[in-house]
Amino acid sequence: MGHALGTLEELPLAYRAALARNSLAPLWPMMRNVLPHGAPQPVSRQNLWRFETLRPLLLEAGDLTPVEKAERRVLVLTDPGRGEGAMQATSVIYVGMQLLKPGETAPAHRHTPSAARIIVEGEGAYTVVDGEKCPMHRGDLVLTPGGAWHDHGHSGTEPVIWLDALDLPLFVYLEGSYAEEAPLQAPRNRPDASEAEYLSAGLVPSRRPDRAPVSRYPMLRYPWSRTEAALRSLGALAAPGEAVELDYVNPETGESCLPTLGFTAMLLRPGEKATPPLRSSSAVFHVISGTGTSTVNGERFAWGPADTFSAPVFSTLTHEADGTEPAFLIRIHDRPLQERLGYFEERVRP
Ligand code: 1HN
Repeated sequence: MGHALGTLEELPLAYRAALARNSLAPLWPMMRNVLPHGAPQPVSRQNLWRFETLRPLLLEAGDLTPVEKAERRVLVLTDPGRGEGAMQATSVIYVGMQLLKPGETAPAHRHTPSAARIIVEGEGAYTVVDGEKCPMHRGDLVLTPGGAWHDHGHSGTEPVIWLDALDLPLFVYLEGSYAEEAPLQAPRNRPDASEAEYLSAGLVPSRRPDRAPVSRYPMLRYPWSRTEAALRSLGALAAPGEAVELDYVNPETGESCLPTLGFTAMLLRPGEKATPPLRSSSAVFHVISGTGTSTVNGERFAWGPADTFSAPVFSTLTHEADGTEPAFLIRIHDRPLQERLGYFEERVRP
C-alpha cells in the first residue's frame, strides 16, 4: 500500500502563493485525483433520457428556432455528472436528438470529429455524405466520418428525428475540433453502397490492380432491416443467456466502422437477463424497439422504444427485455479509441 500523501493545507501559505504566482503546483496533493487506485473514478453519471419527455421539447424547438438559425436543430443529451449544459453524455461520447421538418435542409459542412446517426422517427429524410445520398429509415445507422462533407434534406411530409453520436468531447479535449462550410452537395445519381457494393455479407467488389483503392469508409449506411434480420437469425441459435450482439464493421477491413466510436446491435430475448462484463469503455444505449429494464451501477432504468441511456466507464450493467417480445438496442461505445490507445479492458464479473 502507498503512503498517505501530503495535502495542500500542510504547505505554508507563502509557499503556495509563490507557486501559484509562477504557474506552478505541487503534484502530491492531486496525485490520487489524477491516478486513483484500481479503476478510474468517472465524473460521468449514468442517465436515462425518455423519448416521451424529449420529443415534445424537440418539436417545440422546431417552432422556436428556424433551421437557418440553428444550422443543426439539436437537443444535446447532457451528462448530469458534469452539470448543466455539458456537451457530452460520457467521457468520449456526445449524443443529441436532431429535428428536421419537411422541406428543410441543413447546410453542408465537414469537421474533424466523426459522427453517426441512428434514425428514430419519420420517413423521407436523407443525408448526403461526400456525394453519396443515404436514405434514412428507422433504425438505420448512417456514418459521416471525420472530414466527410455532409448535409441533410427532407422530402417527406412529417418531422424526422434522429440521434447523432459524435466523438466531439475527445476532439474538444484535443483542441482539434473545427468545421468548414460549403453549399449543398449535388448527390450522385446512384444508390448508396449498402444497396450496391455491399449488399451481402462476405461479398465485396473484386480487387483489381487497375482499380482505385476503395474509400477508407466504403459503406456509410447500415440498413436496420438487415441488422434486425441478422440478430433474429443469430438469436434463434445462440445459447440461452448468451448476449446476442453484432458489431458494425467496415466491410473491407473488418475493423470498427469509425476510428474512435464503435456501434453494436443487441437483441435481448424475453425472460433473459444479460450481464455484460465490466468494461473500461463508456456506452450510450438507444432502444430501437421493445421494452425492458437495465440497471447501471445499481440504478434502475425502465425503457421503451426511442429511449436512450448512458453508462460511464467501468459500469456494472444488467439488461432484461419485458414480457414476451424481444428488444432491440444499439450500443454506442468508445472501445475502438481505447484499443488504439492500448488500454481497453474487460473484467468478467463474479
Ligand atoms: C453535426 O455536424 C451534426 O451534421 C449534428 O447533423 C450534431 C454536434 C456537434 C458538432 C457537429 C450534423 C453535431 C454536429
